[in-house]
Amino acid sequence: MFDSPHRRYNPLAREWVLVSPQRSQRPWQGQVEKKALSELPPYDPDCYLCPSNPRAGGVRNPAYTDTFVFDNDFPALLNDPSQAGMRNEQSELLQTESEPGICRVICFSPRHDLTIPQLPLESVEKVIHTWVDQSRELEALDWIRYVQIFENKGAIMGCSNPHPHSQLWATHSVPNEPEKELLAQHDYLQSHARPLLIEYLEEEKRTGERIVSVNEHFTALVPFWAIWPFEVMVTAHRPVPHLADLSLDEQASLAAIYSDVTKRYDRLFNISFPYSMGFHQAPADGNAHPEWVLHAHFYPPLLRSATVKKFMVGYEMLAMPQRDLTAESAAARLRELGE
Ligand code: H2U
Ligand code: ZN
Repeated sequence: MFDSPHRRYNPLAREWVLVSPQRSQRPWQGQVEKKALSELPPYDPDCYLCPSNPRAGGVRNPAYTDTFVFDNDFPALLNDPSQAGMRNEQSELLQTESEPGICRVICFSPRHDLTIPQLPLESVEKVIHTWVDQSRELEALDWIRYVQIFENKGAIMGCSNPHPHSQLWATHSVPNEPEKELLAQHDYLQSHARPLLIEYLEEEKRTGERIVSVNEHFTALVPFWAIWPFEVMVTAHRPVPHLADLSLDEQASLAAIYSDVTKRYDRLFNISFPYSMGFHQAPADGNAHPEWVLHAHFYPPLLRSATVKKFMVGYEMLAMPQRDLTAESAAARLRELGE
């Protein structure tokens, strides 16, 4: 069945993806991305994010030694709680709602040249601890309902500065993607009495064909419904709704699998592998969220080499996502790239 064109269902987003495995061998004469040369110095005097340097807005960074968090100098959201939920319905068709929020940048370490897969595990653990602390702090604000943490890695993903960092946007409303997952997980728990992702993990364990790596508290796999060629989802083994609910042991496991997945990525095409990744945690709305299983999505743009990118254009923009390489073959390749 998996050899001919078929659709696969994504129960988390409640969307379909078109898979065309017979097409993986098609010739490519289109755009080829330049290979990113990654010979960076440990400290760059012109970098906005390096310790002790002035940022674009003029503020000087401290001489930080671990992770470093600051309010984004060019935030997409304004920290003005008084605006929370202000609606303006000109008509049923023309609606607006104020969106106050908080945008922060989180530098992974003082080192300008070390990405997650290159950092020692203890530094990756500090990154996880920082994300946990930030989530806890912002989720405690009564007007913040969702904390989105994400990392854009590589210029191809629009990352504006090579100094390894992530971002956080905390908003009054729940954004589209987590909202879809909220409804899907909620309905699944209602009808099955067990969380969707816990049952999904059990099914994946039965064949193992899409699993990339597993440790005590997390599993990394290429989801059955993956859209991006080497897409990976990292899922907690228990229904833990928020990053801030992770035990220290679980945080260590999460750091280990984040390091493991990104190392495999770098080995895949022998480059510093670009991606956008981020966590989907439950809304911070005061409810318990027994349906929610904390997970991260990795969306890498590369298709079959360091220089050939998957384009989401044409049919994908106008109809639905489509992929050639099957999730099973992508998982097999990533699995082989283990320690
Ligand atoms: P990327 O993760 O896409 O590279 O974005 C980096 C963010 O860092 C971006 O949102 C912020 C930009 O506004 N930034 C500052 O806040 N201060 C600076 O001096 C440089 C970049
Ligand atoms: Zn730097």
